[in-house]
Amino acid sequence: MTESRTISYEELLASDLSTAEPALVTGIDVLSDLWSPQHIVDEVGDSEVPIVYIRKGDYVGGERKLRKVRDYYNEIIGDMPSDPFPYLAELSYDEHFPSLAQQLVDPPPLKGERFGQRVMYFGRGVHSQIHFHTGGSAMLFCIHGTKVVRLFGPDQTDKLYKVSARNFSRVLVSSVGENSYDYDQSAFPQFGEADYVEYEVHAGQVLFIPIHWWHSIQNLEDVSLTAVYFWDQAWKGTWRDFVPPKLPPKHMRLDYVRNLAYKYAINPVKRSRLFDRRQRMRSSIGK
Ligand SMILES: O=C(O)CCC(=O)C(=O)O
Repeated sequence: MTESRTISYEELLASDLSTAEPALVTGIDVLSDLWSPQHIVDEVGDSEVPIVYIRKGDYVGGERKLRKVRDYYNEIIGDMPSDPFPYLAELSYDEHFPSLAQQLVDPPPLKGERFGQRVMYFGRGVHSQIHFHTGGSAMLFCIHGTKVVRLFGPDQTDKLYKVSARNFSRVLVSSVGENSYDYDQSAFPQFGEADYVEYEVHAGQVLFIPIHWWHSIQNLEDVSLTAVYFWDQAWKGTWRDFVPPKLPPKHMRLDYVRNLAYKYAINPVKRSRLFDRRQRMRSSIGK
């Protein structure tokens, strides 16, 4: 296991973010007054939002159900959650919780990157499976509770059993989702050899997660609440997409090409089909 580190925001700004390593970052406020879970329930308890129910660690394939935040919170503070684990995960503050978004800190500028969005994770005892980000840096602002984040460098990819053409690892998906790294050692013998760095991130702390760094996140028995801020490398979305200034690390290039295919070919076709279908429905209703 590699040593964890703490750096100042100034040091982070001075580094090349495409090759930077994870670190706790000082000099950035999380919130002037940290929120309690009760604050969330008081502010947005009546909002209905999609809660994902995660079976056997399959975060991406989980079933989503619309629930009031208050009902979800009452469920997770009762019995310790178990498979399928409910999780209020990856919901944009600005879209779903605008009144809370107003109280968050502004995204700290990052050199060479453009801020994208900030999302809420609010849960208990649930494990987010190992994945990496393809757009740019992320920062995890811990508002309440503690999260255990284990990060693996891009050079460890060979030992992480990457799902082909997806930025997820297969290792923890078949686990039973306990509060441990409970995985099938006979199916994934190399995983135990992967080098990693682990951070326990407490309320009031900020963790920098670099692009292409694999990470898994464990929520403990206490309820935790975070705001994760995501950036994109500033050249993304320009002609540079087709001539990247720097290629992604080995084993991550297919993800890059796949993202381009979605952005420039598959999504526009899907959108135009949807548009056509809506037009046809409108004209048939008008007849
Ligand atoms: O906090 C979590 O459970 C997941 C967060 C996450 O996926 C991320 O920060 O990329």
